[in-house]
Amino acid sequence: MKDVGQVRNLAVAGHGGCGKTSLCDLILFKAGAVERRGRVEQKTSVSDYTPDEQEKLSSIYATPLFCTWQNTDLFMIDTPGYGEFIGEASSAIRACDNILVVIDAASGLDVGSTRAWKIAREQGKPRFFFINKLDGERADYFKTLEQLQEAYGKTVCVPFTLPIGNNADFKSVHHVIRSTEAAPQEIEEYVKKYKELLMDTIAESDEALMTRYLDGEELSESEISKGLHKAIQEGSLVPVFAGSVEKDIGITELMNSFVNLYSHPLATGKIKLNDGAEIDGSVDGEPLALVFKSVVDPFIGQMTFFKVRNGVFKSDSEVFNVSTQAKERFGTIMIMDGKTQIPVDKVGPGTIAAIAKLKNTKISNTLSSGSNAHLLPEMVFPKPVMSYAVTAVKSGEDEKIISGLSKLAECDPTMKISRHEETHELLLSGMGDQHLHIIIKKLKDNAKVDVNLKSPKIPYRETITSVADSMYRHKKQSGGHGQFAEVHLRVAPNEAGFEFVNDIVGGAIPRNFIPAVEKGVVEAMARGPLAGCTVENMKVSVYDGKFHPVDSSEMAFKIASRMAFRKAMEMARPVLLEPIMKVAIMVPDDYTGDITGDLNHKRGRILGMGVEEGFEVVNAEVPLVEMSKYATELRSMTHGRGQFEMEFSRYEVVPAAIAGDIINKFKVENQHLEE
Ligand SMILES: Nc1nc2c(ncn2[C@@H]2O[C@H](COP(=O)(O)OP(=O)(O)OP(=O)(O)O)[C@@H](O)[C@H]2O)c(=O)[nH]1
Ligand SMILES: [Mg+2]
Repeated sequence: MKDVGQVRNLAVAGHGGCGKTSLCDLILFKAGAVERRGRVEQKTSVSDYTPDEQEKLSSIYATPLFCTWQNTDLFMIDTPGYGEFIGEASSAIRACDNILVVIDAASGLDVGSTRAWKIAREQGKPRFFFINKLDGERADYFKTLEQLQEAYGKTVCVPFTLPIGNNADFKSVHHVIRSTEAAPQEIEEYVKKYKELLMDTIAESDEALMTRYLDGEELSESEISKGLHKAIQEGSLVPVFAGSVEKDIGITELMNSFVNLYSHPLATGKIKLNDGAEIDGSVDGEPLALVFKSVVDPFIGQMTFFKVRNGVFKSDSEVFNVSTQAKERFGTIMIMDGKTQIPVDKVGPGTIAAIAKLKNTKISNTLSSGSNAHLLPEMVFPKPVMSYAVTAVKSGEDEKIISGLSKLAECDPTMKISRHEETHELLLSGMGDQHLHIIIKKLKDNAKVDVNLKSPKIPYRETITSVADSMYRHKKQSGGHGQFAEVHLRVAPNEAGFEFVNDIVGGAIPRNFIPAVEKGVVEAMARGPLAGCTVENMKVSVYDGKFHPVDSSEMAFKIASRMAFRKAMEMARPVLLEPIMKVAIMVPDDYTGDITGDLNHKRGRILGMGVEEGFEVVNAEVPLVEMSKYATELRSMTHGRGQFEMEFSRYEVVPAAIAGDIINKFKVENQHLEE
């Protein structure tokens, strides 16, 4: 275990395909952690080692990696850039102390990098940008830099390395403060400008430095680094690096900067807790670790990944899960480099490690040594935006599906399984089509069960728009005991939900039968007359009726009430209601026209547009039925450059023409019930 000053960790984040995994593979190779450079396309990547990732030639999971550079332990987590795997990326960003946002110099600032930036900024994590693929044909360093500066601030995003040569002629990078050679003419002006800006930042960090700087003295390497730490830590300075992973240009400079410019894990001296308070951080202090990933390995079983925040954890020791208040036992702690496990005796602050076979520990839990230890901030995850209704191919396998999916959900906070109260379907929800199909594949592999997927039924509801009265007499005379009950009901629209009122005066219906009348209404409301949906928002009062001293019974009143309700509802101008979703769509501005046009077709209402972090955000309300495939549609409309969030807003009346189709379809499907 290295001294905490010689430990750094970072999450490598950004848009899909910008070169994150290739960068990590190159770093591991340059640092000597692997003998051969791994390559995504050749399926030899250390990070993209799972069969699913190798098939896709892109990352699906956040993968912890490890190497040593300049006598410093470097823990990296390579994250997937593809939007549907945001759960993996966001927990890695939350776990790491520093974030490296990689940008493809051809496409510039994109949704993936923006999203990574946003999570990192909200978490107050120091950020770096790496503008990659500068060897590419369409690469444009200065345009990309301009976009970054426009979105996040001209004096915030400051180049530390600038490219010499472009595209196929991209040869090397010039380090703004460290290069000893003169800058080529093409970038001379930039080097001068940014060097001044950085030296000012350094001077401002410390009065003694300021005096020496103003006296024209040269500052040492360590003074320069120290002078920049504070600004980087606070996020008022975001170093921008240039390079090409393909050609291994600018990568050494980037790796050096991890050591020189990222602070060590206890640099701020404070550890933030879940309740907003802070404690002093130290290597000798209370051990605290955050669980950021958990997988079920078919061979090893449960594997839990954690980031040590404070103190030291030892192999073969008792550990306490503060979040669940459960005792756990640590076997051998392992530092992970892709699938390679490096067993260690102990791990200190900043270390990213894994442990097998914990029993009661999930993502976002805090591990420590005792029950009254502090709790680290819990992670929040984006809400699912797409669902499938799941049924078993073979009958009788429902339980197997539910338990298999529940196990998977424990390792993936962006998937949810639920039984819909109104449609009774088993719903699997997640971040998009690919995410859900990977879950189903895992279910098949782990639980050996096949499922059918279809779009979920829309939980339409029914209500009324006017007042109506009705009466029903239930009377049966069939030898012996007969059945008799008469119920008069009044129904009225009611914003506040369902309300049942007993307006009987003079005992027209004896008091003991009133609960049966209410029950009849409630039962009828479970299946409305239009399309068999739940009925809501109405006031029902029973105001008259008749009974028979011998033939009346609870059953008779329930039946009469149910029938009276149906008649009343049909007369009260019933309407169909549909769920309306609140949607926020984030796209590069050249797609805004397509997006709003499409929303108009979807009966969407645009609530407003704004710019967030350099992107156009379209806020709208759209019926759920129109959004069931939106994750896929948005991807194809924007070539993977858009993202969206969605949550339930309210129910609204379905326009008559559309309602007519839904009602007719329901009638056809349920004909057999009526015959
Ligand atoms: N020309 C060029 N290609 C590069 C460079 N860096 C990466 N690539 C290629 O870009 C493609 C995507 O690279 P990856 O490393 O898989 O990208 P990623 O960011 O990990 O992608 P996701 O895992 O899907 O988020 C691969 O074919 C790489 O070989 C570069 O500097 N120049
Ligand atoms: Mg990748």
